[in-house]
Amino acid sequence: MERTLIIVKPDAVQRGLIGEIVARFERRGLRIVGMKFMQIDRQLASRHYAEHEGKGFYESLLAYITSAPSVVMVLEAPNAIELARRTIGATKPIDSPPGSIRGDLGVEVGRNLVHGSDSAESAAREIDLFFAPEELVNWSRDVDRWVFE
Ligand code: IDP
Ligand code: MG
Repeated sequence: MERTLIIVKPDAVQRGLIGEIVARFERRGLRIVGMKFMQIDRQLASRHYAEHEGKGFYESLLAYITSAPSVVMVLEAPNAIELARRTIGATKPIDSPPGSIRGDLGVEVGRNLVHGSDSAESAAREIDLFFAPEELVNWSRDVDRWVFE
């Protein structure tokens, strides 16, 4: 079992797409183990996006991610990180195939709707950044045996 951190970003929340985006992960079969509605502050945003500090888009990225509330989730499945990244699409919506979240709903890279961890190390770091251990729920679904082998 693997866990990944997903953020439904401020543009998606403002556009009324929380349900649409959560539903895509839910329908695919990923299990939700944590979820909260929050406005990310600058300090948390700068820790989350530390790898991008110094890049040209860094300041606009922080302004974007802190501009309105987000929904932050931890999802679980075998290969959850790669599954979620493929459901999300490429970083640029124009490079994202139809069927992916960014390919169906997005136009510009700076309004690309959703974040997903890109590696096991990032996932562990990001989950720890956004969730206290007691905020994550260890549970199994009745349907799990029809989704997971
Ligand atoms: P990812 O979200 O697909 O993992 P990253 O390269 O980690 O993409 O970049 C983090 C976020 O920074 C992107 O999702 C996007 O919101 C923003 N971003 C990345 N590259 C650009 C850019 O060239 N211009 C504006 N924003 C960018
Ligand atoms: Mg990234």
